[in-house]
Amino acid sequence: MKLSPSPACRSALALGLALAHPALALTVGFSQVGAESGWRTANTSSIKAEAAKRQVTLRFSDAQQKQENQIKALRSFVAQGVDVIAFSPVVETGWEPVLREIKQAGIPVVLTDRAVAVSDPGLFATFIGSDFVEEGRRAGRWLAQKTGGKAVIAELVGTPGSAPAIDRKKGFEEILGAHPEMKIVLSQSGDFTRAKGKEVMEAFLKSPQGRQVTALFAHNDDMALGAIQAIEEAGLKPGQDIIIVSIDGVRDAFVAMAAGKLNCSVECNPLIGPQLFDLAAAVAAGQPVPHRVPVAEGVYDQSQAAAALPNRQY
Ligand code: GYE
Repeated sequence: MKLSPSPACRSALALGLALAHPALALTVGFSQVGAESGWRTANTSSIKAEAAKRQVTLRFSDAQQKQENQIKALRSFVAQGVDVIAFSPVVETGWEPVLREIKQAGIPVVLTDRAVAVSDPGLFATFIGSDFVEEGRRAGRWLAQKTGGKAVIAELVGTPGSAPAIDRKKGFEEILGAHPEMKIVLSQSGDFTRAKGKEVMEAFLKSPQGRQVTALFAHNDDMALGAIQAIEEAGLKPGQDIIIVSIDGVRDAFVAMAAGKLNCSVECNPLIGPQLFDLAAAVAAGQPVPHRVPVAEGVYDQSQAAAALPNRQY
């Protein structure tokens, strides 16, 4: 951390306010992917609420799912001289030049949620996020059990090139490798949004293979929720005619499970604000941190949905 007080700290001192720990006042620049899903909205709220609670000055920027917007935001955080830069990279590749610029400026980087593919792991201090490959495996295992290892599967893929889309597919296919009668016959990106999930599912259902489909694997709940609408509009029963498994565990997914329309949601916890700012404070103070910090999560099906619903925070 720099020795001079951050802007928030300076203005507080100028106002004559006594800060409990002025030396800990931090300015963090955070570049968010966008607002594409219920997961993302919950993630943003967790980060903003935690920053406010800790009196961290948060420079928040929404990239609207575009890497170029994220790179611009990161450069502007460097220009502003923030203490720590955190971001959730929309896609895995293309970050090396800007990460090198940040490193040269001496600003530590905390990656949240999505990983980057870089040749030098020293380009970021730490990464806090879920194990997306394991989430894909969990979805695959659940579906194998539910269907007795027999399924004609449609897949709604997340944003192309993003860590969760790449890794969830990988984990799911790994499980299919051990189940020769489970096959993906249709696979297309729905960009992690409800609208696209619906649109792609509508097209699937109109195709000859789509009429054979017995199961749907959606890389996130929002796309599954959009697909549920398409399935209903096609006169079919989601959750019965087509078994649906998705990932995130957002509140609306629990509502759909409780209504029998979604069969399973693998949890991906977005409430990482507290862990993020613990890490930001540690790296700003030059303390050692693990290079990879996992997020804890579970798997829920219809039998647990109604009981879990009142306690869902996102
Ligand atoms: O699953 C999806 C969101 O990166 C884990 O991004 C996140 C994913 C999440 O759009 O809903």
